[in-house]
Amino acid sequence: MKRVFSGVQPTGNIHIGNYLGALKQFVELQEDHDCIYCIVDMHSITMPQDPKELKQHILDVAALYLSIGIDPKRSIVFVQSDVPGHAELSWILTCNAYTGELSRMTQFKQKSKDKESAPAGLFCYPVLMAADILLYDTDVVPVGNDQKQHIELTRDLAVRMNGKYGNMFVVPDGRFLKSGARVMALDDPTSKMSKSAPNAFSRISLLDTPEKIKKSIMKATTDSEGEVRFDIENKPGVSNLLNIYSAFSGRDVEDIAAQYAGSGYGAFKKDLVEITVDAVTPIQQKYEEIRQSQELLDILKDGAERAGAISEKTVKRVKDMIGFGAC
Ligand code: AQP
Repeated sequence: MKRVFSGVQPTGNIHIGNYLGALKQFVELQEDHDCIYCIVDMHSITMPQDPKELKQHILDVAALYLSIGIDPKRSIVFVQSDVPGHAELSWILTCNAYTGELSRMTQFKQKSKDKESAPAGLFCYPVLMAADILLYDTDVVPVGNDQKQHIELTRDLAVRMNGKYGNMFVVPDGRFLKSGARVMALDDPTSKMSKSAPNAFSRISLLDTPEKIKKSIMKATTDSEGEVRFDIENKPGVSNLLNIYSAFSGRDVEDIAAQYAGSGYGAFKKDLVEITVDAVTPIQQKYEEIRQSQELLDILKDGAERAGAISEKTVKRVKDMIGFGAC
């Protein structure tokens, strides 16, 4: 079976962008892949985090993983900082990455744009992501479109290391969905939906109440034309809502647009509220059962042991190949 690896940062409540772009794939891939899903807390400290909140968010993300259908018997679920191999491999890769290529990463440019000086961790974040992936001899990485550039860098680093030292790493492929791969902010359809955006109505979190979902969608930026039509360039707001509708319903955007021809945005938005609430309600019900359970902690401990065993072998192989250590 092919190996899958992916992760989510515990930087806040998971939103429908994370879900439709990445997490939905995590569940589907379990059927015929060997899956490893991580809560990437080491990535989260590239931006300031409150320690108490971080701990809670780690458990929130873990509980949401299980609530959406990740089965810890089939897949490994663990917290990144519980497995030391991520930091070890990250340093080795950092020494083989170039500042030129890292400074071209658009996420770094965006997150550091108003800062005179940004944390070095923010700059090196894509290398840590490469280490996460390469540590498990990963074949497939299910992610949203915003991670395309980071997957390319991971592939480049794997090829570079293989060229330098021999057959060190599996070269992974990204896996991107057609609809849902890039969900945009509801208040500004030119930026991606994000956990850490200051306006809570810019996103729909998987744990939002039906009232909050309704308010977020009804307030969502559209345009004054009144025609439900998919046209990203001229109608980014409506196109984003169509994309979300399509990802939740499995229906084609053109087919959805045809259904609302001539009826304005009201009925379209109202139905989207219903579809979204129906999708998140069962997740929320499961989440309530899981979040406070001891079982959650046991699953993460077991996951860290299983991930640790795999990663130790890779770290040993890499260290041997580059000539580290005395014995
Ligand atoms: N808007 C999005 N649409 C589709 N997919 C998305 N992803 C993130 N945003 C969208 C995908 O979700 C997975 C987990 O993302 P992450 O937690 O690692 O961090 P991120 O990409 O930086 O996501 P956020 O929500 O915007 O977090 P913050 O605000 O903390 O930066 C990834 O597969 C990502 O592609």
